[in-house]
Amino acid sequence: MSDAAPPSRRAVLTGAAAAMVAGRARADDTLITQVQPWSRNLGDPVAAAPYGLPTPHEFDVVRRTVDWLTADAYSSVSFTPIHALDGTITPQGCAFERHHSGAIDLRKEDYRLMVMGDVARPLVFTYADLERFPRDTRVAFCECAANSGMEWRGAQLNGAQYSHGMIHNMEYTGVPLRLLLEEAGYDTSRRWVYVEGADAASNGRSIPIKKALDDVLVAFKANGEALRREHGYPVRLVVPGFEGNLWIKWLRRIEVRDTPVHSREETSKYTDTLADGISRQFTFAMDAKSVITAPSPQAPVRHGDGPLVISGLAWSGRGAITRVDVTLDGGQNWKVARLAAPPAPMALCRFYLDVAWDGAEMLLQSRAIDDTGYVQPTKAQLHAARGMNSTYHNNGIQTWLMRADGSVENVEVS
Ligand SMILES: Nc1nc2c(c(=O)[nH]1)N[C@H]1C(S)=C(S)[C@@H](COP(=O)(O)O)O[C@H]1N2
Ligand SMILES: [Mo]
Repeated sequence: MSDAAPPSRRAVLTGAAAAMVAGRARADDTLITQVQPWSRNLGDPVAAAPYGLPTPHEFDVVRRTVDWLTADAYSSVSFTPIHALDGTITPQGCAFERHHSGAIDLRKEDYRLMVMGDVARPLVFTYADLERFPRDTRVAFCECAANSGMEWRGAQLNGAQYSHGMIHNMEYTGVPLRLLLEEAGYDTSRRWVYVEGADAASNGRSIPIKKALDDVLVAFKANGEALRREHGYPVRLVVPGFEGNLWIKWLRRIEVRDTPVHSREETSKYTDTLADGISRQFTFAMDAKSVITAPSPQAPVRHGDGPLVISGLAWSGRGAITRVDVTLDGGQNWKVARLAAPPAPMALCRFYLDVAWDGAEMLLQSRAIDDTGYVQPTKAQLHAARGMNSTYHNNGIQTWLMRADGSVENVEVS
């Protein structure tokens, strides 16, 4: 442990010492002393469910909405239950959704993608056409610019699902957008592409062509299977590291241009107000951010003191995570967390810190550092740089207060 600070009174136990406390059996435990029905009888036959669903015992691991946040169920947002997931891949079935005019049902047969504007050959691709281009597979997170927006002025929503759940992370398969632009013979002097979807809102957005030629995917698979309807079936744009609103679902049109198209949302909602009152029109890459997913308000600790696994997620839209620090005392002492796997650029990274909890109150925080050297800011640093009136792109350090009874609350420390 490369921990420069003096050891806090909550010393970190490891390995055998921790296991001794956590695995103690009781002699009267009938689950051990008696043969149970499930060990005596046959289970379900093979393929009883041709496409499996999660066990009903996990009924609680679902998307949730916040009633007061949006006007109706069509122009709305749901949140990923990140407090209950582990690892890094978000199952499509509970990945957050953000729609401006509802999730449409579009068949592959009815799918068309137009590439036009400043190109030598305007082209229209069918789904089958896309399948004939060389394809890539990569993992990427998609974070809505509004994620944590409600937390800008202070602690607001009591759960990691609500405060940080406008994010998902999937393995995407698709055609590099570069190949389609090359096929159409794009004008290499042009600087922008305008992209839009087939839904009524169309969600038209402008993306620098430099990014479009770099790592943007026209994706048709997520986590190995077809995209779900709510994530843009049959085809969506994957724009690694960039804010979620550019990840066009039901992708219909790509226009090569010299200037960006200014939609009302781009020039208002997704614009960041800076401390000096000046607005920054485009914020594309999502800055490094992290959150402890458990313990958290919806994932309290019920097992009492002793071994405790602190677990969370870290990500950066500018590269790979290199380190995550965790503090138990509101930032006085930091420990370097263990990363579950070598972090990939623009993808979620899982971290763990295994501690021996002494049963006293803790102020839990995590802090992400990426390979550009950027360190996730405190809320105070964010306020100093961007004022109090922003809402979008809040990547400040989150604080959870964990009480002696194991309950956890969203708090703000200065
Ligand atoms: N066509 C279309 N694409 C869209 C949207 C939309 O409403 N329509 N919403 C955008 C926003 S704001 C976000 S954050 C992401 C959310 O993707 P998801 O619904 O798969 O989570 O999709 C983006 N792409
Ligand atoms: Mo979004």
